[in-house]
Amino acid sequence: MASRIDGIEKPQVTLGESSVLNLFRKQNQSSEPKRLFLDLGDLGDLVNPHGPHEQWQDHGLGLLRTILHNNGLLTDVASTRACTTWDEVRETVRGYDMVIMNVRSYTFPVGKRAAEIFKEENPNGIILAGGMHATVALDEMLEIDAFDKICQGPGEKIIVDLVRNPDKFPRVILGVGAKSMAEWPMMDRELWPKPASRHLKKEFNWPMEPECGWGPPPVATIITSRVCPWQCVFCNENSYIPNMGRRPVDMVIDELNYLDDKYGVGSVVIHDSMFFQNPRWLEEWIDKYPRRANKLWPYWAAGRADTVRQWPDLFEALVRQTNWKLISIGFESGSDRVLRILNKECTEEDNFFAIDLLNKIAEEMEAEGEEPPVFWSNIMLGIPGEEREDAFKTLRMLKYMKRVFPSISFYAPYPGSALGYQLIAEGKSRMSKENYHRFPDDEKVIGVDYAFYRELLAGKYDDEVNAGLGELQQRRQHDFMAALAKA
Ligand code: B12
Ligand code: SF4
Repeated sequence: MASRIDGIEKPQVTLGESSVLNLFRKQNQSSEPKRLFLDLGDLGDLVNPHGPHEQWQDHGLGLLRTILHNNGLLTDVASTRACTTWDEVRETVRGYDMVIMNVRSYTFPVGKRAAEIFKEENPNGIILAGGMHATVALDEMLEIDAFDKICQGPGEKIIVDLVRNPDKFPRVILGVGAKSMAEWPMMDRELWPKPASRHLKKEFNWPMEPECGWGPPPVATIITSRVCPWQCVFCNENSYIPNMGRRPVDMVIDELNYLDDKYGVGSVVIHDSMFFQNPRWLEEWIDKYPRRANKLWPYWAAGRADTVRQWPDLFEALVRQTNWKLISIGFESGSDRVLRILNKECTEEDNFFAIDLLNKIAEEMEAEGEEPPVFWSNIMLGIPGEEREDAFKTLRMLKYMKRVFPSISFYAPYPGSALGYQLIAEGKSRMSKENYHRFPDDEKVIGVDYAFYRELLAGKYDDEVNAGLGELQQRRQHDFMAALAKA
């Protein structure tokens, strides 16, 4: 077992050799409490991951640890993703006085189990838990006695006091965030957990991130904005993430240049929920990124079809001048009826406008000898109220796209979203505390005919889907089943 503790020179400790680890800890004992930031995710994801996205690092953990360390509050880091068994997790958390966790809904089951194990091993230890799930499903967090302190909302302005003096706080704490992301320190990426197998280490480029097919490695993930102002009922982040100013363009570029000088950067993934918002910021990005960045790294970033239609010139300038190569659009559906159910505030027409525009730009760029941009197309199927014809229209829309990575998931009723809360209240959600289904092909809602959707993706209804499509588009072979599994 490779060690998952920062600062240890990889003492290849195995379970039977746990005494080595304990010896090391004893040697390092001081009057300071021993604190651990436990990164959460499925067991094995940093050892032998199923896919690239499981390996991505957690900016919440990175930011909070950076703030703590800048204030002299040192923490070790470990990850459930770097363990392959729960016994290893037990071994990892043993001997700590405090553990800190960022719990999202999809990591809640792992967080819960790890917290219970921590308490079994360290009955006097304290657990500080925060993150999305604390904000959107406080009742489920409260049920877990092991969570001593539960922080809702942002934590950057409270984490130092909380870690220093946890006893001064009640069990449930309202977090305090920065007014602007300009106040966030530059994250120290070496505070992220390391990949935990020899094979993964080779390709990971830690503390940068591995290639996932979106651009050359090493990959730098960054966040320039924290919240999206729209209110899609399956997401509506702005109902639970407080608004905050965007990270200034210069700071984003400075950070990328710093990372490039120190580690090398091959491409960038902008993890914002909604990159294509705030035209003034985007205009400044167009002006400065090509001039000031060490290199015009290609990047992945997200937009909406309606705003592409609203600001087509801005969109085209971003694609052409800033190397926006992978354009993630939450198309979600090709049917107006379903788009209305989702309160997407985009129409079929908006979707086709965006598709035609990108098809045109890509063709022109190809003719000019440049690599064309490609859509990362987010699609949801199995939305309550969706009819078969709606789903046919969605796949028809996908086939109409010329250059696309389809990212298809069955709709998931996450707490925090309006539709998620509604389906949970109606008893129709299959997402349970033990298994917050987070895989794209999990069956997540009672009453949805998943057999139909699987057959649809396998090609059984191709005649219906192809009706109305041109011959060329009909021949476009997308592997929709693979897109569902990988999304
Ligand atoms: C980047 C991102 C991803 C990336 C990387 C994920 C990762 N490893 O971090 C990728 C693309 C892989 C991803 C995938 C998914 N994601 Co995602 N993702 C995001 C996104 C856009 C940004 C996350 C982020 O870094 N935020 C910035 C950091 C600083 O914020 P933070 O982590 O929340 O931490 C702050 C607070 O929570 C708090 N805090 C956190 N921990 C603690 C602890 C203590 C003690 C305290 C005091 C405070 C505190 O303080 C921090 C600073 O303010 C968010 C939306 C968003 N805007 O946040 C969605 C989001 C987290 N993702 C979400 C979902 C649903 C998913 C998927 C399940 C989607 C899918 N169906 O496939 C997958 C699952 C991935 C997996 N591995 O299983 C949901 C989670 C909903 C929920 N109720 O938890 C969100 C909120 C988006 C949404 N609205 O639906 N995601
Ligand atoms: S789905 Fe996209 S556009 Fe809608 S609220 Fe979420 S991030 Fe914003």
